[in-house]
Amino acid sequence: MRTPWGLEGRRVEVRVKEEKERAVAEERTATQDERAEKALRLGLYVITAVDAASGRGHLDVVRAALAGGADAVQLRDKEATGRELYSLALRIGEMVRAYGGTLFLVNDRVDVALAAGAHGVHLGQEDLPVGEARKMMGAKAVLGVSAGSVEEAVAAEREGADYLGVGPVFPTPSKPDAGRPLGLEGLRAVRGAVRIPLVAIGGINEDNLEGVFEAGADGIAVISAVVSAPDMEKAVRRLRRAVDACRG
Ligand code: TZP
Ligand code: MG
Repeated sequence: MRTPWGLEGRRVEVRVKEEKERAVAEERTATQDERAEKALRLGLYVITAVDAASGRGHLDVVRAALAGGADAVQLRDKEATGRELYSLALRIGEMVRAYGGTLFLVNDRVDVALAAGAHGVHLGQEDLPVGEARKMMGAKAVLGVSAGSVEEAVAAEREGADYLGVGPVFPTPSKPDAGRPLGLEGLRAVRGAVRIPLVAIGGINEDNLEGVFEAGADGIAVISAVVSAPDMEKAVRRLRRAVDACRG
């Protein structure tokens, strides 16, 4: 744009433009740092499920996860309707905010996560690409992607995932279509191929989690180790202690 003030005006224009660019770049770095920091606090990540045997539901699992000191909770229900997920996500959002400090992610559904104000979403290989989810959810959202191989992990990192859910590491009762377990060697191979935080998943419990951290995981995600425990809050507390002992 031409200004009526000649050369001096042009210099001011350039300075203003540079200043704006610097502010945008600084904001981008700050948001990335904030996201990276959030994603790194994923030592103990509890995923909800309904337990038919005990009659306990998603909100019971979240209550136990918060009381027991989980870093993150994920609402996951492949059977629920969008409306049901939305109602649950609203309640979980309230619980998480009242507690403070725990990250809340929704499995699969960017729309539900956005509508309910969740911190982020966890995407599988069949869900929206992470770049599209980022456009919809913005720079501050925490976006996780499931990876079952080095190739999937590398692609997800390149496309902008904040963390990876890597697995199944061991055989799991919770996901019939989970594919062949990677084992600790597979997990180690993924660790060597990407830099973003890795949350190991699949058949992880108090007895085997040490090996998972030794293989390079930054955290563990669990369903049955909590949902199938007689006392879920106690199970989360025990896992918390064990995770902290591994992470030092
Ligand atoms: N993705 C890979 S394995 C798995 C998911 C959702 C299930 C994990 O459940 P569990 O009971 O902790 O093995
Ligand atoms: Mg999915």
